Amino acid sequence: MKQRILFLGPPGAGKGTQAERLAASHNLLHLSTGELLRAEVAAGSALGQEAEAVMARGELVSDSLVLAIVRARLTCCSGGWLLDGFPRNLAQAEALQQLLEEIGQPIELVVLLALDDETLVERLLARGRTDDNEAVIRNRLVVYSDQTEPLIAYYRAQGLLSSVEANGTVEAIAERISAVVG
Ligand code: B4P
Repeated sequence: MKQRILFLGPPGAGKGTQAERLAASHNLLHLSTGELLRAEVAAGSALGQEAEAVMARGELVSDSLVLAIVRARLTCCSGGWLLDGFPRNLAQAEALQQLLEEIGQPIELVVLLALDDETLVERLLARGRTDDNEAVIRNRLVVYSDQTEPLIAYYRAQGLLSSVEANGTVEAIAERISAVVG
């Protein structure tokens, strides 16, 4: 079974939903940069105040801020982990690679959750978070295709990528993911 896993995919593909299940069933540390940032916003910390407006526009929070959060959490633990929503651009992916080399914990598997844009928009509108109105969602999809999608080729070239269809029920998708995790 793979122990160090990364979930990649567009906003609304269900990364958070599936990561939570897999982390619980496989006893992995679940790190969601989106969740961690929302917690900082809710706490009203300096970091949260910096992130809030950026997230509300559907843009990406600065690399240095997100990296600081991930570094603090990954260096604390030696067991398996599941990164959800990070990295989101090439700079973050390269910084992550460097960090993982430092701590001797290379990625074993990248799971790409693939879903068409119209289903993504429907799901996010139904979710109804504050950053889930249609204009912001469309912007997040543009940011995804400009900045995050290049990571598919990056991880494919390293032989780490497995693509999973992210349509259907939560259970059906979870089974497909289990099959690639082993
Ligand atoms: P995230 O929190 O990562 O959220 P997301 O991509 O929108 O959603 P996810 O794919 O996890 O979908 P979910 O399971 O919720 O990012 C939010 C923001 O944080 C970003 O826009 C950015 O500003 C910032 N951020 C985060 N990480 C960053 C980074 N590394 N660098 C810079 N900025 C960063 O599922 C969506 C909905 O679909 C839910 O309502 C769910 O219930 C539903 N759903 C799930 N599976 C379903 C299914 N099979 N069928 C029907 N509905 C389903």
